[in-house]
Amino acid sequence: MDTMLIVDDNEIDRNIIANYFAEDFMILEAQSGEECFRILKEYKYNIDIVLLDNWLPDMTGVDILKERKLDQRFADIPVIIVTVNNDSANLIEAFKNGADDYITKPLVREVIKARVSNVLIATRKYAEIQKKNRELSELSELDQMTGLYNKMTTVNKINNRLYEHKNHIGAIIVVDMDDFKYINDSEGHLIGDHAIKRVSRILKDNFRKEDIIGRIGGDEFVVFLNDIPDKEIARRKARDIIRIFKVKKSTVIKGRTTVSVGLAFADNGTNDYKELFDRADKALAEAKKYGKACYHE
Ligand code: GH3
Repeated sequence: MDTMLIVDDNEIDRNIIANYFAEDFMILEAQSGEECFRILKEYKYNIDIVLLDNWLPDMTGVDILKERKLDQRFADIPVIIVTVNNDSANLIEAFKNGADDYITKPLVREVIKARVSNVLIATRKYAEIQKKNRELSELSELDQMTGLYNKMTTVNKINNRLYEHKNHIGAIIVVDMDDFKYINDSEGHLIGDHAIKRVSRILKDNFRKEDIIGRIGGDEFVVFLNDIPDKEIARRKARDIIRIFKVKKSTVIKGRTTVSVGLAFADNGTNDYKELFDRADKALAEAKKYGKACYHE
């Protein structure tokens, strides 16, 4: 059941509104601004709509709306101002400060009911759109096939970390599948895709949540380790990853499923992804040259 908070110092008006909505809402009542905020806190802002009288003993409705703007938990709750007919100057102020609608005294049952229902529908539609937008923006940060960060997000996130942690040791690990083209050519693109997803899963399983893992190209991945106490940790991680692929053979892919790794450190004020990545990429080229399934730095 939805919850309605009626804020009005006039008991008769509160009772009238409460009666109109008693069947469909759990009704809470406040007689002052102070009591309104106390109830909001007490109910942890789990209130679906507030009907707010414009004139209260300690505050105006507009004062309360101004406070509401400063607190997202309250700002998410729709507010309908209850006002007297000749109060248009204050009404304009109320709308400027975020009121969702208004109703006038004397109160007319069907009008109030329709306005409360409309405001609730609009609020819920808006919340749904916001949720969809958030989901979309999260999706646009990800690589569709693996769910890892895509290249743009990876670069931005690493650049931010480099900027925020200038004086810490960070390491970039570039992981590239060995002879991947051969898997595609001999076993088909579906198996190729499967191999890419397998790499992403193994990387996710073997790095911490706070490490940045991204797919930056077809068969190329980047992991950024932030704020490591010493370089040996990154070297050990690189060796671990290579060993996992050497030891754990896939039951689906017949061809070679090892990876090569290039490693570079951000340890002297490096604050640019490109500079760091170029060093790791050169190291990767060395690892490929020296027989693959190994790492270089
Ligand atoms: P090396 O061991 O020297 O790294 O060689 P490689 O064959 O692994 O690397 P190369 O860069 O020559 O080939 C990468 C291939 O990855 C070429 C491209 O067709 C394929 N590829 C890129 N993206 C995808 C994808 O999303 N799915 C599949 N199945 N293949 C992809």
